[in-house]
Amino acid sequence: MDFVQLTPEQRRSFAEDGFLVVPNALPAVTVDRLVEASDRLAEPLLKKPEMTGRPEYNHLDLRPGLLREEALFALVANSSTVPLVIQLLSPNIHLHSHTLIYKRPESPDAPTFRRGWHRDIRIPRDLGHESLPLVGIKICYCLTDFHQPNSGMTLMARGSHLRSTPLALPKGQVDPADVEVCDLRLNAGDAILFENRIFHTATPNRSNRVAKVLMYGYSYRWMKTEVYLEVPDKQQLAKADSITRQLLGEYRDVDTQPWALQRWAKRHGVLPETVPWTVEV
Ligand SMILES: O=C(O)CCC(=O)C(=O)O
Repeated sequence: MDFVQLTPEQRRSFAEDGFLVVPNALPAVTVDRLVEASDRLAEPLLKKPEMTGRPEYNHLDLRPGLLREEALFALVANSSTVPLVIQLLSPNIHLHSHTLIYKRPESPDAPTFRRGWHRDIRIPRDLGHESLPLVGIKICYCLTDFHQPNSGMTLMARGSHLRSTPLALPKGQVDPADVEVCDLRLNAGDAILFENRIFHTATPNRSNRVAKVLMYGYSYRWMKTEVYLEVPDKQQLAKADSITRQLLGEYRDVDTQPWALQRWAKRHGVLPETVPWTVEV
């Protein structure tokens, strides 16, 4: 995996907003390859007859089996984005989740489907909303353009990662009024990094084309991965480089050092200082 330096400006805006746009994260040829593979995975949805007014028929949220597609496997250690995640978290990370999301066009009159503001990984269910830690970052890769409002891009509530209370929805409304709701305009090939604490939600696609994204979530290695990631394919793993193998859970024991990414981080001057257990006073 090549090195990309996280700039001070990117670090600041991620810390303030809870998300970061990486324009042109993927070249067009990679997007084409990913779309081809993703369309194969999404074939059952794409082949279904049109069902207006039934948004659940027009939406795919596919998780198991994605990495069997080589193009999607190669994205696990993608050079334009994963180095940024490592610099924002640490080298002690692995792939925690992945999702292929397709949304077919929906009529404006259809009932809202899967609209639900939330924070990821359900941590607030146990820890509450106060003093939540940053433990994971998702990379959302756009496989299609999102040039119009309401094109199905996930909405982000800017700065809400620092909120210590639930999101307040005015009575009868589906969106909050006291935070900036960002419906980002993006090109195919752009990526958004967003962290586990930011409030975000799915939205219907009111454009006239299918909205396609891939989301890869990374977290510290001491966070249990989603169940469909637990047994990576042995043949694919054997062919992969050491960083990809770490990201796919090669070091099962959390006490084992994350050697592959530690070495990589050291080589590029971004290895964080070791936090000591004790200090002499
Ligand atoms: O479907 C979407 O746009 C949102 C996905 C989402 O909320 C998530 O990955 O946590």
